Amino acid sequence: MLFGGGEIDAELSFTGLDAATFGNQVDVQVQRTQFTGQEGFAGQPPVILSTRVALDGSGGGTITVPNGDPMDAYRVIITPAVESAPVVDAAWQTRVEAEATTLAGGASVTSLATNAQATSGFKDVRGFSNAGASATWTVDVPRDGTYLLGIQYGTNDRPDGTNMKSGRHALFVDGAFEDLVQYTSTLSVTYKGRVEVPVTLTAGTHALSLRASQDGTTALPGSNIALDRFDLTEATTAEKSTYPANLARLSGDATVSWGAGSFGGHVTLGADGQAAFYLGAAEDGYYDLTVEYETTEAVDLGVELNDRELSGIGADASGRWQTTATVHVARGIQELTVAGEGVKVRGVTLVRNVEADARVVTIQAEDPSVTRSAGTTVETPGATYGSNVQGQYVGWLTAGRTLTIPRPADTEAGQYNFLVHFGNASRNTTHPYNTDGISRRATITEVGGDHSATGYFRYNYSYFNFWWQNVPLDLTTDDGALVVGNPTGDAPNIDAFQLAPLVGALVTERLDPDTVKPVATLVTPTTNGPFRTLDLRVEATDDRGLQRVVANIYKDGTLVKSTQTAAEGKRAATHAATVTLPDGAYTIRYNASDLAGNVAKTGTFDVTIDTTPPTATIKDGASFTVKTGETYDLISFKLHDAGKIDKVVLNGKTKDLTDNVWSDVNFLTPPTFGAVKGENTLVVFDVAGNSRTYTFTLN
Ligand SMILES: [Ca+2]
Ligand SMILES: [Ca+2]
Ligand SMILES: [Ca+2]
Ligand SMILES: [Ca+2]
Repeated sequence: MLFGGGEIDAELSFTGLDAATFGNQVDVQVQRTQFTGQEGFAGQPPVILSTRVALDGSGGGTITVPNGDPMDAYRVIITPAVESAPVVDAAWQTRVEAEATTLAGGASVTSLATNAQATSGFKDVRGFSNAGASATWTVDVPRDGTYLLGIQYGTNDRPDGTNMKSGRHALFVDGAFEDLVQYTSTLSVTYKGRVEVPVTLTAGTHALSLRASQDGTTALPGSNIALDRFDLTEATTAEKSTYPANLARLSGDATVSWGAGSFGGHVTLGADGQAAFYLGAAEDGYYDLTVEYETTEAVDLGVELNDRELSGIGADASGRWQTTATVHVARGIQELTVAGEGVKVRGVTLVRNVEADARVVTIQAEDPSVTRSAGTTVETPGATYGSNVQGQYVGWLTAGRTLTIPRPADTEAGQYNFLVHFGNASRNTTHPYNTDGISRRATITEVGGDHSATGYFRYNYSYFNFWWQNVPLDLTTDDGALVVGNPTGDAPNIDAFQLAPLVGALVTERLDPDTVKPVATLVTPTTNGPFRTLDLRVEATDDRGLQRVVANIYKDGTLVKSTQTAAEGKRAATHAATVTLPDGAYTIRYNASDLAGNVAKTGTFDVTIDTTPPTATIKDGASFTVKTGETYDLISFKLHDAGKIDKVVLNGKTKDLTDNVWSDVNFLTPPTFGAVKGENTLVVFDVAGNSRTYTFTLN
């Protein structure tokens, strides 16, 4: 239900809600939007009231809507009760009529007929051509933070008969100058616009004051503004709005579920199903657009923002997901459509991302890098207009004349928004009650590109009053210059351009928790040793993403060495390490953890380290060894290694031995086992690969 505001609280009664659809209780939420002047913008109406109502026997109930301003409007939404009732999300706000503030220095109240163009309270405050004029009021704010001072106003003077002045005021806080307020032109003093100024305030009481002059003696250019109403709204956190799918505009095969649970309340889309969301953005710039959805298999969602495809939104498996695309939008309402067969869509969130605005490239029309056709002019508005021009602007961009903008760095082919800061005061006649404005046109082409875009630039009351207008632009070359002009008529005056990639970043994340442990496998070693050094290799896998793979080494239950490898979220990872340890028996304990902190079942494996070479001693007894002087007729060795003897190599010839702690090489005399007359070299190896070398001479 939609209804307009009034002066007193409104009782809203309803009846006949079918129990088969609604059950025996309903959630009722009341959203309120406020009048922002004819030129202002209001985003998603905040929820000011959320209540659960038990239905009476006829499927009815009653709520009371708080209602104090005839210029507000309300939307009441009644749904089956959901798991968690809609939350009241209206920011703290205080409103003051300008005519209720303390006026000084020639500022005075003007009363308007109730059938005059909309002015809040049918009164505004004028007289700001006087340098001393001021409107001062007190606010009591609940918290330290940033507040947006919304000023509803009208501009007043059209000195040349064509161009409405813009204008400036000085904002003072607690008697100290805070900021200049830059207004843009409106149609007339009773046709209101709105400007919002951020103000940082501490909790408590403050005096806000709008003044015609900053220095108290000289009126600011265009200060003759009519002030209508002041709204101070808390804005410490980034602008954010949330759009549940079950309140979206649905078409095709789409089924609404109210349901229970954290994902209760969603829309299931069929093959041709689509959910359309209408998103409010208060500023030109980047926003994080998050889509929450559930899939039963890998799927790419079909998502379009203002009829432009946003590719890459989707999941590679079943589960609950959110994809956040950082997108550039122009101030106003955006249409977002979401499709995907079998996908459950929970909703969409839009959050301002000011940091991402670093991606926006601004080019002044008067910049020397811009090539201008002969006949175009670079001009400065007269100071008295209080224009919001950035430096200078370009005029006389008549039929066939162009501005050619060199392609900014790092703007390769892709989807862009191209914004034009334009001024246009073309009118058909100056009719008393019709605007009779004429929109101007400009075509944007890309040198070497294969298509163009046309922007339409409305009448905005002055050739010196600049507003941003977006022209969606797909660029097909990486460096083609941009050419702006109207082939057949007048383009608007142009102050500046902005070029912004449509999509700045795109991230898909899981929403459902990861409860599946990784699996870790010991690939090396495959035997218990003994080893001279320990070569470890552990392989791990996880269904979503690994944090790290770990192998720890214990001796007698005590940790002696910890080794690990960070896995950086990969689904498969290997940890390899070479560890040096003193001789002894050890246990490897190995596992892996995933990004959610799940830990694999820990495996164990026992190993022995042996770094001590074997020994060989010459056997006594004539049957084994016969020594003549320093040389031998016959020689035998007793071999020993705690980690077992593996083999001997005599003069390069290997003799394998049974792996034992004690072993023998007996009766060496040429040519037994490769023994030779003269010097012989015997190398004794243990199982771990340690060796010791002996030399002896045979006769
Ligand atoms: Ca007013
Ligand atoms: Ca400029
Ligand atoms: Ca896992
Ligand atoms: Ca050894």
